[in-house]
Amino acid sequence: MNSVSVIIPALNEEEPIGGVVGECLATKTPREVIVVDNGSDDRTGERARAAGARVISEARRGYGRACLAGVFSLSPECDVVVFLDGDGSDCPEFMNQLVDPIIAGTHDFVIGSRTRGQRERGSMNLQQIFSGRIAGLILRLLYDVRYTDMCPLRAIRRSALESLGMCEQTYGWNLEMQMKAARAGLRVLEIPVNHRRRAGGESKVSGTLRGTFVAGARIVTTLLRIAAEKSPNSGS
Ligand SMILES: Nc1nc2c(ncn2[C@@H]2O[C@H](COP(=O)(O)OP(=O)(O)OP(=O)(O)O)[C@@H](O)[C@H]2O)c(=O)[nH]1
Ligand SMILES: [Mg+2]
Repeated sequence: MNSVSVIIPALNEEEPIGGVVGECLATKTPREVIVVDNGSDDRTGERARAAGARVISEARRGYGRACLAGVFSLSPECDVVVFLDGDGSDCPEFMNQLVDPIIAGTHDFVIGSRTRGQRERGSMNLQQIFSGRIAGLILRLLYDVRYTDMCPLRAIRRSALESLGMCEQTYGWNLEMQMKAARAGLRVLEIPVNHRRRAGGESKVSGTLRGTFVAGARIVTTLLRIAAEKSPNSGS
């Protein structure tokens, strides 16, 4: 019997977070939903707990830092980990499609693609679509893998995740996982997923110029850093 855990990084998401947790639990797939409250100054933690999540706090900001804190707090039984954002933009009803190939043993890492799925108007801007495609192209050249997005909605076998040595503390986290998964030769699958506008609250990244630049810079730095690293398995 496989045990699925969901990790949701959340910073000041008191409006959408209860709905996100509820939608995850409604799929009846996860055994636990962990919300990592990343230093919120609103009632994100309280709302998440009321909706049925286990809430842990990571006071220091950073998307990757929040995801890592979630990984460290996984229950011992967990063997498949699902990640998604806390703003209601990812669609948890795709969770089974992400998790099933891992449980079936055919894949280790299954990632959603918003650019191949149906997007609510305004849910992704041009920079996000373009950067996902460009990253996909570069990773295809580097590792011969096919990605068309850096979608936060994804599932990974826990043992595989723990072998990757994830360390990115910023918005580079999602790309780091994709690169390291491809480099390590994990069996990767990308499936189309739908995407919505955030379900309330404020955008911290794509909706602001500063957020877009900061996240963009982190993503480029991550790409360069990991591309320049020697693969731990290369033997050279
Ligand atoms: N900016 C930021 N977001 C964090 C942090 N920790 C967790 N998050 C969460 O990261 C997710 C992505 O942030 P969003 O503000 O939705 O960024 P976005 O998806 O580019 O912007 P929207 O278009 O508004 O959805 C949300 O669930 C945030 O709550 C952090 O330290 N900083
Ligand atoms: Mg968002």
